[in-house]
Amino acid sequence: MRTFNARLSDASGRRVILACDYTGRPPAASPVIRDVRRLSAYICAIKINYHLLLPLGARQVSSITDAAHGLGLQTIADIKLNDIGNTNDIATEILWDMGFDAVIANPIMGLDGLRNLVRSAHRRGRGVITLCHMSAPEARASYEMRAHPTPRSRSPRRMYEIFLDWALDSGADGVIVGATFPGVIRECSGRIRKSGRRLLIVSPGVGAQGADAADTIRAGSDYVIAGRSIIQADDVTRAARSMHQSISSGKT
Ligand code: OMP
Repeated sequence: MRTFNARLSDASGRRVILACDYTGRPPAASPVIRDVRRLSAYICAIKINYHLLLPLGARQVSSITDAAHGLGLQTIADIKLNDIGNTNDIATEILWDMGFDAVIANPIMGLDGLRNLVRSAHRRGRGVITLCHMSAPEARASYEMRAHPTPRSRSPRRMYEIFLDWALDSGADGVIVGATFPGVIRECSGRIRKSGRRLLIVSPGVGAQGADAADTIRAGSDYVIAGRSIIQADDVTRAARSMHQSISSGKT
């Protein structure tokens, strides 16, 4: 099986990942599939988190991932996984059986746990995207906190720098860096380039959280994640098309 990154890059030129954060009751698979069909020309992947995972159940979620694959889209499970190895293994096996291509994980589990997670995902042709710096304003307090990466390290480093190193070390496929922190995107992008490794920068925080999609790609992100600004728009197709076009033309 080709890697998650290779499959994602098949969506040549499309850089928008749709966050399927539907609200309202009762959520169901069919309206999601309808939107995914409408938007497939402007997005490269869909991301599903607790908004749908909790109420829908495995069968309906699988019908969404099936439909996405039929349209050539990748599917990402956003559970910010962070647990002991046994739980991580079981949770990811269930996600892979539901048809997901990648999972978002929290690196605070530690480098060894992350390495095991990435290794087992890659064995199944799946990907792992790890948090590096989140998009909410309050993320600064934790992701920019200084800490010693090992007991023997001489000088403390910021958490997001440590998390970027761990993503590179573990062979993760991508990192989440909030679009609301363009300076951090630039810094991470420079450090990834210098490392010579392939690691995608995936950025939520465009639209509803205030950042601009084209600016985010210009700062160095490979993909943006957008939810409310598309799925809550009066015209979802127009909203997705306009975000896609602003990125393609490099205009804001
Ligand atoms: P909107 O703000 O509606 O575009 O949605 C953003 C999506 O990205 C949501 O599904 C969030 O859960 C997710 N997200 C963030 O907003 N910030 C982060 O730092 C990380 C994520 C994520 O991991 O996807």
